[in-house]
Amino acid sequence: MNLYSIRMRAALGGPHEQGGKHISGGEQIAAFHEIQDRVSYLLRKALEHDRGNPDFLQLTIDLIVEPVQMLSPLSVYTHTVNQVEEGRNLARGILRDLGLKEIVIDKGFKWMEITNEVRGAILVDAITGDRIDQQGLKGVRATRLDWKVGEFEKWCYAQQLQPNIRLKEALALATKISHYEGVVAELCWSDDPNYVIGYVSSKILGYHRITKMKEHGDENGGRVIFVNPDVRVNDYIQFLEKTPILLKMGEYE
Ligand code: WAQ
Ligand code: MG
Ligand code: MG
Ligand code: MG
Repeated sequence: MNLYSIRMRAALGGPHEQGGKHISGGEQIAAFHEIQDRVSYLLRKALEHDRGNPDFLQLTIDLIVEPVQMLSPLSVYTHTVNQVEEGRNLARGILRDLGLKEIVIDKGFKWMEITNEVRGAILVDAITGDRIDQQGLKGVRATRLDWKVGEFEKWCYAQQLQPNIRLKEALALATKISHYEGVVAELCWSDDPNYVIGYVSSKILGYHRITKMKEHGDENGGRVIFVNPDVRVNDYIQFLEKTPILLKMGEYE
């Protein structure tokens, strides 16, 4: 069956590359007959976004010719916290458990402060904390990832979790991002002012959902990916942008 990659990005004040503010993005994989519905979903996502009404929107649809890799989602653990500080300290503890030094973690949080300007993720050296992608305000956008049809709902049922579209998208993203040799951890929270849940994820420790990573109303959010210095950055970016990934419950490589 032919599969298509569907990508959407929307901005306000012109296209991103001309300084527009990022409003919304999305990436899906669908069969031909599903394209219309998926595009409708992505349009609604962009046109009803709490960050504002976009005046630029781009949709890209292309046939996937590379073989699709099936992955099982990372294991999910939820930590309930009431204060941002508590949430961020918890995130720091997990990053420490993964072997990152305090200074690198500090720098990672500093990068999170500027990621609102960045439409993708920021890649950071896990030893120095320095930024290592050369993608500027574009950052690194992971695309060509999704759940196989019906699998997310099945997975939620098994996990006794309420299906939540943000979890669906973020878990697919985090699973792909972590699935590369030398990637140590990802730190994320949303840029949507009304969504304060974030996470730290890694292949080893799984997806640690933290219920409060920022204050309500805060539009600053992003993704920082810590990678070992021996990773070839361009190969990893190529993987994030090009290798098609579908999530399926209980499917191991
Ligand atoms: N590739 C790389 N970076 C991305 C991508 C992508 N495909 N999509 C978003 N980002 C970056 C970008 O800088 C955004 O500004 C930032 O992440 C936040 O994106 O309940 O909703 O889509 O467990 O707003 C996490 C918790 C929610 C979900 C994260 O992020 C849960 C979220 P958003
Ligand atoms: Mg998103
Ligand atoms: Mg951002
Ligand atoms: Mg967002």
